[in-house]
Amino acid sequence: MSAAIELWPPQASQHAKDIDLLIGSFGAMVWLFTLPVFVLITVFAIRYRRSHEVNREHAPPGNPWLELSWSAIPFLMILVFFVWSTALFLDLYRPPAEAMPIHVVAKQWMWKFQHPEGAREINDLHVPVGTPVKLVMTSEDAIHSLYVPALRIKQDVLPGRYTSLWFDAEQEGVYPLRCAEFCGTDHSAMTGRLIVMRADAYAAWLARNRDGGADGTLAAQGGALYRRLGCGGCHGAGASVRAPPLGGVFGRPVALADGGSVTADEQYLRDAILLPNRQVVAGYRPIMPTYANTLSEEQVNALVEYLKGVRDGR
Ligand code: HEC
Ligand SMILES: [Cu+2]
Repeated sequence: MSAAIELWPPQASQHAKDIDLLIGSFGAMVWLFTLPVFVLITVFAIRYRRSHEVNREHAPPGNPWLELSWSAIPFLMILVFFVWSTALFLDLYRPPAEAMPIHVVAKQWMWKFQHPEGAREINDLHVPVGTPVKLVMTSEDAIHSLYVPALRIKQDVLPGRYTSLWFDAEQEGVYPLRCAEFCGTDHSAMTGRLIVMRADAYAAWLARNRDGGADGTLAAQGGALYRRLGCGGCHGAGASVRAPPLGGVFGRPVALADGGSVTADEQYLRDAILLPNRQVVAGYRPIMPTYANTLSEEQVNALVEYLKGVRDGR
C-alpha cells in the first residue's frame, strides 16, 4: 500500500471515468443551485437588516412564473441525471456475452478466485487488460461485498446464490480490492489486489498457475466431477431414467412443471444442482437428488462451467 494519502482512487476503466464525470457533474449542479441561495441570503440579511436605512417600498407581490421556473428547471436537470445514471447502471448490470467468467467465492475472511483456464488464487486477482471480465460470485458464510475502488464497482456477495459484476480494465496496474460489508472480526483484513496485466503476461501467468497441470480448465474439472458423481447415469443418452438431456442447456428457455418459464443462466444451473425440486423441468418427475451437502462452492462452480459448455447430452 502506498504511503501517500489517496484523495481520489485511480481510474482503471472507462466505467470509472464515466462514473467520475457523473459524480463531478452532479456535484457541480448542486453547487450551481445552492451557492446563489446562500449568497443571496447573506446579501439580503446584511442589506435589509433592521438598523439599515433602505427603501422597503414596492416589495414585489409575487411572481408565479419566477416561482414555477425555479422548480421546473432543477426538476428537468435532475431528470437528465436520472436518465444518464440509469444508462450507466444498466450498462454495469448487463455484461457483454463474450466476457470472461471468473468465479469468486468469498468466505470469512478471504477471496477465492477460479479462472476459466483452471488457475486458482486467493486474495489476488490477475486479469488481462482490455478484456471484459464477468465475476460470478457467491459466499460460503456471511454476506460480503466485493469492492474495487479503481473500477468504481461494488456488489454484495450472498450465500446460497450468485451475484455478478463485470468490468473492462484498460489501465495496467495493481489496485486494492476489499470487502465492503461488515462480515465479522477480520472484516477489515479481507483485502486483496486486482492485478491488471498485458494479455501475454496474463497468458504466461496462467501457464505457470495451471491447477495441478492435469486438471485442466475449470469446465474440464467440472466434467470430471460430472462423471465421478454419475450425473450421466440419469442425464446420459442411454440412461434408463427419464431426465432432460443437458446439451446446450445454457441460455435456453426452460419450461417448468408449474407452468412458468426461465432462462437457464448460471443461477438456474446452480439451483438445478443444489435445489433440484425448486424449479422442476416440465414433463419430468422430481427425482433428481440434491447435491447441497456433498459439493463445495468451488465444485458447484466447476459443474456450472462444464454445463455451460456441453453441446451433446453425454
Ligand atoms: C436420479 C437421476 C438424476 C441424477 C443422478 C442427476 N439428475 Fe439432474 N435431473 C434429473 C431429472 C429427472 C431432472 C428434471 C426434473 C427436475 O428439474 O428436477 C433433472 C434436471 C437437471 C437439470 C435441469 C435441466 C434442464 O433442462 O433445465 C440440470 C442442469 C441437472 N439436472 C444437472 C445435473 C447434474 C450436474 C447432476 C450431477 C451432479 C445431475 N443432474 C444428476 C435427474 C437426475
Ligand atoms: Cu467480508
